[in-house]
Amino acid sequence: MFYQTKIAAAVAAIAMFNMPMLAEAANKKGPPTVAEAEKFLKDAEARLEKLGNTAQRAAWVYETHITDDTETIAAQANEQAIGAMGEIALQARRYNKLPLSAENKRKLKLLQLSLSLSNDKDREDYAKLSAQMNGAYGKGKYCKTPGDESTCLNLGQLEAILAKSRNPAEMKEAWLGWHQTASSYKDSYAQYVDVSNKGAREMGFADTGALWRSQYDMPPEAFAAETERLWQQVKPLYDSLHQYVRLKLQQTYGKDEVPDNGPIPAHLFGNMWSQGWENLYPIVKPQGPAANLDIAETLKQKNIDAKAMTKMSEGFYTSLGMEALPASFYERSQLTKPRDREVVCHASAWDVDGDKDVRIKMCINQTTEDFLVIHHELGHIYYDLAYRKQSPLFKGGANDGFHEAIGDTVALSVTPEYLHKLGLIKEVPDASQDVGVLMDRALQKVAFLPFAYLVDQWRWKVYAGQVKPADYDKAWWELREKYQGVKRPAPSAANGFDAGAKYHVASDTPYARYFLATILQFQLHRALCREAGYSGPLNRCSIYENKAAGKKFQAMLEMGTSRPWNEALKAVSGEEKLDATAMLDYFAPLKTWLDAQNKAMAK
Ligand code: X8Z
Ligand code: ZN
Repeated sequence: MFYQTKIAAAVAAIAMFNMPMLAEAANKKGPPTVAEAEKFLKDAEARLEKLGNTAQRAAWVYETHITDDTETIAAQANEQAIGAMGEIALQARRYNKLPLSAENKRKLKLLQLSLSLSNDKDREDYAKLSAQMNGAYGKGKYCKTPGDESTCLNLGQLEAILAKSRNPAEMKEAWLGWHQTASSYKDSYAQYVDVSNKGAREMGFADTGALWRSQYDMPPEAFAAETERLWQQVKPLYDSLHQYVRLKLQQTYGKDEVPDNGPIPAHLFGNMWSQGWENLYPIVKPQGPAANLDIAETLKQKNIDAKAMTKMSEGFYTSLGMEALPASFYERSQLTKPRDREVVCHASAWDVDGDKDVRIKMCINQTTEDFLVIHHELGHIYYDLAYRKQSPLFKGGANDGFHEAIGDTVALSVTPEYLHKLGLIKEVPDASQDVGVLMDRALQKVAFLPFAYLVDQWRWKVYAGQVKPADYDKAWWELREKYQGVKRPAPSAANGFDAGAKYHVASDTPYARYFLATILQFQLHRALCREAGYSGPLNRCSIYENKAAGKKFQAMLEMGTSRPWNEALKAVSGEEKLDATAMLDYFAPLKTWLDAQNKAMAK
């Protein structure tokens, strides 16, 4: 499954669901019985397993080979899947009051966390708009001279400019160039939101945002409050980092570009969405001997290509006692960007058949960032493999945040010592350089928090109808200024759609999952390090080759969606709530250092 919502997981799984069976269920007369409900679930699941991969395969072919035909085929497969899913979701209600087993009650509930579009035209529009926006994002290009192909740059090329350039004008052009590409599907997005809301309302949710917030084993309002609680826990750490980075950017680019107060222009952070700041490391690293954890040069020198990088990452998982990836993984994955066709490069992991047909789709470059993204994607894959023995409705993460956290938890164990062991860095920085190592991590993880939080703050408002299309950009930048402290590098464009220049908006993938995952991965890391018998500073712990930690991790992965997520968390950590103290502990030495620097520099 490509990690959309659990709904999409179920949708794709129920693709091509057998219609006569549904008609039969719908025609049932008289009060429902337990036996009938059990048969309903059993039949549904049997068919899920058998027929579910059609939509997945169509989507895979589309995203790895974008043409008008593959777009139509993918949209049609999705349309049928949504139709079947909607019908099943509605029928499932019939059994809600029955005294079923806890397991079957959970299955019924999961089936109803879905949208239902009874109207044929709505379903068709929904599937078409979704495929169209996904493809438009994948094909997006900025052409310096409109109409002249030779001057066009794709997202990867524009991102590389932001990552490497130190010329504000050049960075601004790349930033604006990419952001203008999303205008072309702003109207489609607005239509899509309306249809999606219809589908959520048919199932009794206030809107699609409320449906998304209902997927965490708690009421939707409680989930919103929970994310806010976590944000307040980590905000002081973000504020310290933001303040320090401002001073360093100011030293680099001057006060004309970087003001003393207020939000900082978004094109200066080395990343298209200012969501990860690791490319600023050379600018913000501590003075004196500082750790260099950039492995790009070594990867190139040693000719460690995309496949070899993936094998190295697999090696971490197998060192924990997990199984080797099936041969088909390497045969069927897309690891590099094909030269001869359009594809969606945004990295994703796919569980095509609910068994061993797992793949990743990436456009891997020999960079540190992509090395870590491979670990992220393999986290999804190892989760898929671990829960493949579960019944179909439980083949998913404990919640979507767990799915996003697995690979990142493993990547937290990619320490300087580990990189050295692999021959990817020459020297292991000694403990006196920990602040540099922590800074590098904070630029990835701490910088990301407000962005991860605000994307769905925006979408929740859009889905709730509080923000209309004319105000998409206004609302987007209010949130980005408020949470991230970044601003648009130029006034908003007419009919602009800056939120749509982010993959997850164009592909309608929920984003709160990444916020949860960022906090959760430190909690899991702390627990697994404890299991490995480690008691030193968290940032120096690596669970590489530790079978005890691996066993605990694997047991949680195997649970899939079968139990509420707090039980999965408890199985690994003994804790039942999400808690940012692990992340705060991890970065505590950096926080102390940042506050001292900020104080000294303010003088
Ligand atoms: O989209 C992803 C993964 C695929 S699930 C590459 N991530 C988010 C993003 O790129 O915005 C990983 C972290 C955040
Ligand atoms: Zn992911």
